[in-house]
Amino acid sequence: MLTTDTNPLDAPGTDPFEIARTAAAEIAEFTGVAHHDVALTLGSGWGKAADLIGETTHTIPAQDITGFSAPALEGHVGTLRSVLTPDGKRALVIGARTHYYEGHGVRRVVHSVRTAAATGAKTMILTNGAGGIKEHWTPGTPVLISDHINLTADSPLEGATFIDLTDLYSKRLRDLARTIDSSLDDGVYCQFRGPHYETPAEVQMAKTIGGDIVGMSTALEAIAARQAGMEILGLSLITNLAAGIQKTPLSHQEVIEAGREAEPVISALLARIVEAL
Ligand code: 8IG
Repeated sequence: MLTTDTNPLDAPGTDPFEIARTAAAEIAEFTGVAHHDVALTLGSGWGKAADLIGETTHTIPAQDITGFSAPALEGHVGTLRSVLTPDGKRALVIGARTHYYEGHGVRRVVHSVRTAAATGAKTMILTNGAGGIKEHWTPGTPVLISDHINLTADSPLEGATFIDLTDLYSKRLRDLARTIDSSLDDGVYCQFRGPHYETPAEVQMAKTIGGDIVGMSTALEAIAARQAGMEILGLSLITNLAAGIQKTPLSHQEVIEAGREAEPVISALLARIVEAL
């Protein structure tokens, strides 16, 4: 049983950016690292990637840091790690994503991104496991996110905050990723609310409106990262073809297996991207 948590992000009148600064100060205090250069959120299938990026010098249970939520899955420990790369960069590795479908509100969903920005990170690498709409994407294929369609009908921005989202997923960083793997394809990511997978009709809708990838994260986080002034790289691991594109029903087990098989390849890819930043 998870205990009921109180979170300052949920209290009326609080400032999510101030809470993110508090969280960043706690991370700096815990790690002794005053400044992180890059942050990575590791989604389904990407969990092992941090080990290849460099040496993990500190591991923090996420819920020890202000504003972070207890993990949604029982037996699952969400951690924040400080990783020292071979060339001396500091990476903040977020292994504790709060999903929109958990229903705790969008402030909690984007708190890790705002905290990463407050630690000094100028680059935000958002990864996820997702369904593919392009039939030639076999499970285990990593793809670059070129743009997104936010189907949550929500936003991390509060009030009359107008933020330009042109080139949200940095062309410069996509090009850099392709210097490492020239075969990387790209696509438009559709964030659905979840946690159910789509119906085949919804997947056809996503395809019709220009989507290539279906998932349950990332878009809201990317908006918050842009608001915080970060440069964003988005990577999806296609763990299954979307409903109706593949002929068999979707299973969580299949998703886990595709992730596990792809793990060494995508971990190495991510490590080389971080090295090249
Ligand atoms: I892994 O097919 C994974 N996550 N919405 N649809 C959505 N999210 C996903 C899917 C999928 N596969």
